[in-house]
Amino acid sequence: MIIDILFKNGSVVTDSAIFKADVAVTGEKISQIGLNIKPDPATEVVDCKGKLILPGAIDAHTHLAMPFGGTISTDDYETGTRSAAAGGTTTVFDFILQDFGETFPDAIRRRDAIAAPQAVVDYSFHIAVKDVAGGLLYTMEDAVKMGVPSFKVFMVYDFGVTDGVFYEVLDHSKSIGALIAVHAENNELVNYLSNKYASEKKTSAWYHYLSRPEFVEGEADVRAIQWAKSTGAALYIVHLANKQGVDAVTAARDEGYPIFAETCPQYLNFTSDVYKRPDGINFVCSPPIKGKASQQALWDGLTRGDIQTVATDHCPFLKSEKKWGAKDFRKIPNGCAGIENMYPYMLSEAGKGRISFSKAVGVCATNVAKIFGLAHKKGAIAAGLDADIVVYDPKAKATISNKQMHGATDHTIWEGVTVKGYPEQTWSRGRLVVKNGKFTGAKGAGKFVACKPIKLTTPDIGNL
Ligand code: DUC
Ligand code: ZN
Ligand code: ZN
Repeated sequence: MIIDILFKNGSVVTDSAIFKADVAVTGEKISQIGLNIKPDPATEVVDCKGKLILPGAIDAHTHLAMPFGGTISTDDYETGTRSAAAGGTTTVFDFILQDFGETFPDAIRRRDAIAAPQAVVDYSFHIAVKDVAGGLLYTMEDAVKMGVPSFKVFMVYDFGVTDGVFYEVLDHSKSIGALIAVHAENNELVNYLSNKYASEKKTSAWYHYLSRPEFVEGEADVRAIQWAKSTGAALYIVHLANKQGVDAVTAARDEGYPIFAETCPQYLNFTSDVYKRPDGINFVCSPPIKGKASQQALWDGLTRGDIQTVATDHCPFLKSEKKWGAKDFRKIPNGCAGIENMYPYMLSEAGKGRISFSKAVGVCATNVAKIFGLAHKKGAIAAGLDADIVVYDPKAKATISNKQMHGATDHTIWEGVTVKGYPEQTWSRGRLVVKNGKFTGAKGAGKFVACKPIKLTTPDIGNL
């Protein structure tokens, strides 16, 4: 087999090991991994001496060009995936918000028509469920057949579903190869507390946190897990941010229930103190960033394996839009940018010794692929998989600054944060898309990737 590209002299990182090996790429796929692989005369050799060879990250949670909070999130599929690539992320799972009355296949077609001409790296979708009435529930299986087997229900926001619909969707998911994800917060309490603070003229960003305190999320996590248990369905909790929720996930998994959880870098790096900062409005996202005890519980959950993935919940808004809520936290569009920072941050924490490099690769890539039915294509450095490869310099130092980032946003909550190590090159299906911070990819080169049906059961807890 002709070798087109050969990554030589580096150390390959998988979710369980690090070893010296060369990685050969033929066309869009990894064709061989081994020691002293000989290049062909026309092979492009990439010297990786002193570097780590990693699978591109898979961001399981983005909101690109999403209508939300009275505007549209700032990054579209071009700028969002370009920013992703610059941070070593080679696949994104974006959320489609179903329209009322819309079938799930129509929702996929509607969004793919926007994403396909724009994306610079590969993408897939989850669908946020708004409406299952009048037979729409049964169009979920058509979406599964189209390669979109993951659905999210919101317990909050005006488009959140009722408890009954959540239960129904969970129950239905078991027989069609679908996985249900949940944004868990108690809507009634959020509404009550935010209006109470507003009526008391307590309107700064700090009251965003106080109107969604730890138990508002924890209680909803417990309830969501209870329903998953009683239906016998698997459940994936997105952006888990609180200790009570981590404890509930851990207990359910210990009992053998297939409950899975994701957290986000913003919850791992910051605490609720950010809401007291002068730029606190920029950190407003939901669930909000929690206190120190929750942050520690998240790290412990990741280390134990009770939290399996890290994703960004990338949902950027301009500074001017965030300022809509400078005098009333209820008017701040919820969400922060993070798509370019996730892999560098998690790998930096590995470089500093908090977790292993294998753990960083597992939670940012391999586990995401395994959970969402993508492991036949992505998520690891392995022969036969797509050549989504990051050449990572563990000795580099970088201070994050929006000026050097590649998205469309005009600020970042990560401004001034220093990271140890940085992705030097990002390759997407054998094409170099970023080198030393310079984007070399092409708009529209990213492709939709179809996921396989998902059937996570008790034994999967052992692997994930
Ligand atoms: N939370 C956010 O902060 N933004 C987008 C949607 C969400 O649930
Ligand atoms: Zn959410
Ligand atoms: Zn989200």
